Amino acid sequence: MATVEREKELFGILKQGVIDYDEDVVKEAAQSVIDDGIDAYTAVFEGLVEGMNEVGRLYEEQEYFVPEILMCADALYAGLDILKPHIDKKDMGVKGAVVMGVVQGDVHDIGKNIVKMMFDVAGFDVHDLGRDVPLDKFVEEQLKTDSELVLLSAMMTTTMVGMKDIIAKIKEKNPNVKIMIGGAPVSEDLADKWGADGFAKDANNALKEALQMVKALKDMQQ
Ligand code: B12
Repeated sequence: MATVEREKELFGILKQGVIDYDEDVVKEAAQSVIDDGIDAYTAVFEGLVEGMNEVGRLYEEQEYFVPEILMCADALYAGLDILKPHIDKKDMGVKGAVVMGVVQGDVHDIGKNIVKMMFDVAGFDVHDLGRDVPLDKFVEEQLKTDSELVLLSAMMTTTMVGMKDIIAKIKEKNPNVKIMIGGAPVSEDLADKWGADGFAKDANNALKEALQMVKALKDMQQ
């Protein structure tokens, strides 16, 4: 059983490895997390995601530029590849299908992929449309899969406005579908204004909120 100090040490190495875009260090630390029996889920959030958040800050301060960011993302994914298979599937009691993607014009998909991981782990049937997704594709995919939930991600103020159209079109065709939006520029106020059913600031809260929505939907249908 690993000590709290060892956990902290490895989470710190994962975080720093992402910041230093050092894939080898990240892979090695991720493997140690598994070998030492440390919780892989916590390692993702307290290690890899913390590192990427710091990278975001460095980008904003113009210490990092696009090439660095892409290498940091590669390091994050290298760690995720090792950790994800060891995250226990959690039985959350409620299950459902979800369509998700990053809206048209926007290629920022790191956050969406973290959210996706959470829904996979919770046992949802995830239809991931990827990034830069044409707005109508969300509407078509929801109808095709009859999913209870649609999750829209946007990381730019210029692209997030597309969410408003998607929400209106989906609600027109199927008012019962629950739509949740997220991404750094999005807020609770915008979600209300655009008629979304929910908003969450991070992947953990996204899953909690989604579980409540699906439960409410299922209760209503009984
Ligand atoms: C990484 C990054 C990139 C990478 C993207 C790589 C990839 N595959 O994703 C690259 C280098 C390609 C890139 C390009 C650009 N970028 Co950029 N990028 C970032 C950066 C530094 C980090 C984003 C990130 O991955 N964060 C880490 C993840 C884990 O966090 P997250 O995305 O916020 O996701 C979490 C939550 O938001 C939430 N969440 C996310 N989606 C969803 C969905 C739902 C439904 C829910 C509930 C929750 C949720 O949960 C996630 C996990 O907890 C941000 C700065 C920042 N601080 O955010 C700028 C930023 C988003 N980029 C920006 C810009 C301007 C650009 C470019 C236009 C730059 C350029 N001149 O070319 C291009 C745009 C390309 C395009 N058409 O999309 C701006 C946007 C400004 C604005 N006002 O809109 C930012 C804010 C930087 C800045 N301050 O200027 N970028």
